[in-house]
Amino acid sequence: SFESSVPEPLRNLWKKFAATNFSNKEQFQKEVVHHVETTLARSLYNCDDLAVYSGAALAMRDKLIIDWNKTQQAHTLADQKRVYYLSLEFLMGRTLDNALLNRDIKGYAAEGVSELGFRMEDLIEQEHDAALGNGGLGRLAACFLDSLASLSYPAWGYGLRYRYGIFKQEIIDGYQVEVPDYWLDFNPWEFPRHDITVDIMFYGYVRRYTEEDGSTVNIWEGGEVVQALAYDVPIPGYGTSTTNNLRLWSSKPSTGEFDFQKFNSGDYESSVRDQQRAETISAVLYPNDNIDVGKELRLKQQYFWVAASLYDIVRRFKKSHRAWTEFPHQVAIQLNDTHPTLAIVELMRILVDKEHLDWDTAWNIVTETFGYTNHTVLPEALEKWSVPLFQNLLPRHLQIIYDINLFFLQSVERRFPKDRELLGRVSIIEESNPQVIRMAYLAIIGSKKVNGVAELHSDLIKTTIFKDFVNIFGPDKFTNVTNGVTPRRWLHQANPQLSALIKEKLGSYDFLKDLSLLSGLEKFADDKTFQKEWMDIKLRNKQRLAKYIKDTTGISVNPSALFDIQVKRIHEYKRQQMNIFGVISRYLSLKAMTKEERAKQVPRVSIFGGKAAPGYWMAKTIIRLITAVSEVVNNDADIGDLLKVVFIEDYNVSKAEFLCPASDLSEHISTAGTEASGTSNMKFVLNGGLIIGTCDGANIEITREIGEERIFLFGNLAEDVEDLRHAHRYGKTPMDPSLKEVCDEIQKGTFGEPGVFAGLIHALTEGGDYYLVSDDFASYLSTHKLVDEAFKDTAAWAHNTIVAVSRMGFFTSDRAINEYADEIWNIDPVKVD
Ligand code: F58
Repeated sequence: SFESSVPEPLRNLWKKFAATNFSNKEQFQKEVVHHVETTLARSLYNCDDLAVYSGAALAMRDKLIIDWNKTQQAHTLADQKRVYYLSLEFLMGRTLDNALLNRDIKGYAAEGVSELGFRMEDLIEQEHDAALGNGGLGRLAACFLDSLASLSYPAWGYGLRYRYGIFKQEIIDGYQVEVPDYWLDFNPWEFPRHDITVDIMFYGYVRRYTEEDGSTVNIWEGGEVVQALAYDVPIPGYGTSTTNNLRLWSSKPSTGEFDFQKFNSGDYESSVRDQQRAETISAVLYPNDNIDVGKELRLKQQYFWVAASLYDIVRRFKKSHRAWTEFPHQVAIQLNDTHPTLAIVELMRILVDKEHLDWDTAWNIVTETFGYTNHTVLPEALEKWSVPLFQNLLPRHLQIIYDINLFFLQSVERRFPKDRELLGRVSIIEESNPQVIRMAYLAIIGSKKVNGVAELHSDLIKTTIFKDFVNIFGPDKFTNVTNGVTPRRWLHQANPQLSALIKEKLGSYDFLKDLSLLSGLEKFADDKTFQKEWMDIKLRNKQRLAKYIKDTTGISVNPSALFDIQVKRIHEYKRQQMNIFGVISRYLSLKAMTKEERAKQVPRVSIFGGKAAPGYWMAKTIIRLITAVSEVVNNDADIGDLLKVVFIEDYNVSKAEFLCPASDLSEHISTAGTEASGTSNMKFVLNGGLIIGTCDGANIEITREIGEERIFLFGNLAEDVEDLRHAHRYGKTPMDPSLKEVCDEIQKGTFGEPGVFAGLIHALTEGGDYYLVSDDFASYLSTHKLVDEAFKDTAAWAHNTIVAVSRMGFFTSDRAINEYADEIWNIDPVKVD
């Protein structure tokens, strides 16, 4: 073992001085003060929230890194198969609160800082979100890391250390303005590994020659070289000392590349340019959600990250001196969408060009190693790379892709000799002008398993976009793993009062490790005292949100009104436009009512939040309509508290943490068949809110679990969408009359200059209403009426939310991770200590 590689006396001396860490309040305080005074060079007399937050974070980091070391040693010793989760996005949010709770030391830590004269809530607020992701896909990766560590799986995440995460959103004069998110000025949660670097090559050419034995060898040489430097982020599990690693790569000039010659000879500017070109690779996260734009820098990011990660994975494997054929028994690699698909090609290049394995052996290893998760069926989101662009950047990889494609098409032709069109349909290369590489097809062909992220979505990929591949590979290659969310962050951390109440009823916090235990709540669903406590917590969470809204927007909202929340990326398919049209329709009906009628209405607060991709003009127009409607409605004396409209600026993970507990109703209203899963639907229900939603993504499974009497479903089904679109294209479907009224009102100028919103109206009319807003609008409005009625019966509402929570056990990311581990990765947990 590696222990015996060090002589015993040395080992003992080391152990005598080995790092220890705090395990009670006084020791914690000592560490905090120590860091404030030494690491931060501050003092008792020069100390604020930020300094104490920093001290506490550094103390916590020391604690985590000790467990991290133990974990890595245990994993090395166990020598079991590991999983590597490759994701271009990890939307982690804040760490301090989560780490304190996962290590179960928040109690004494909060007391400790309070004695030092500070409040833990204020310190937590000092932390900058780690926002290295766009939306659901990135947050899913973060929930998965939490579950992998909590379940003690030997797992690593690999990603990019963007200098700028997702932009900050400001709303100026009602419009979204993007501000860069520079988050690294103080980040205590990462460890630079100056000893772990990989040189990554781009461009150049392929030299081909024949060996004496007649075999051909391809060598890729001559291109630009950039260095990847590793930064490690510890990921603490809940209720275990397992602390896994998230390794993020940062780009810098390679030591060979930075031209000291130029620098010294006075060509300072060009040497700085070289440096900046290298650093640009990991500089920014692309801010697009569900759209592929095909920029060279994005491909550079992908290859840089994939090549560095694979080098690292292969290096770790080679230490064990196993035969290459053992590789898939030691390594599983999961591709979070197609962004890391180059890993399939890069591993082929390593095995064939560098390790000189024959093609078939290498291909067998590769196709036993990878799994591919698909997150979308939207055609505009499927990644495609132009062949000329790709060839220039990665010439050898293009050759390998051509070979993979050739062998694949040959095997298809052998099996389906009559079907000539099939070859064109499934070819990795699309014969467009220019030719493009279909990354999803490459990912399918190179993986052992392909999965969708909710049942409907997994069925849809099998029957639509990947239908031919089901025919070719058989149905078993395609599977479903329904998404989940971590109850540690999304219940315990976001809603500590609800978590504590549940603990009181169930007798322990075991439900945080086994969420199915929530079922024990159901028997209290009709208990009046319990209902009261339950609804009081909801009210307090709504009051906290009301205060936040008042402080940040100046809008006063009534905490006992029905809080109706839609927060997620702004996208036409998610249909925030339908929500705001519904709000306008409600406003018009309220206006038309007598005083007496108005008095009978349920007061509502409609809350929106979410970022639009900077280049997505229609999404930005939707934001502008929401803010325009809020300006009118909130200042209309006839309406008062009956309707308020709020746009929450800069929606992110830490805002989601206080929004989810404060909803009565949340909206998950995508056109059926477009939202692969959705995960905020799970978070809202888990926090005691109900859903209005379409039969889409995980809404369907949520309905199955909690019962259809506890969810407000509406709208057309996925199976009818194609026909409806067809009807719009050829028939001229008349617009729904209520929607027509709304459009007329917008065009009258009630919400400001109507020209601003012309694009939105055009999309519904001449544009063919691709997202079927008109088709679903009547059913959407009538379902909102049902919500109003249901909300009046507080006891029934309380009952339904309690029952719903008690049946949400399925939606923990622990369940999802166990399914991946058993069905796709074949890995087992490793006990640490
Ligand atoms: C999301 N995809 C799905 N993509 O839209 C959502 O239904 C699902 O719940 C979630 O994944 C997790 O499975 C998503 O967030 C992106 O943001 C990509 C970022 C990179 C460019 C392409 C879109």
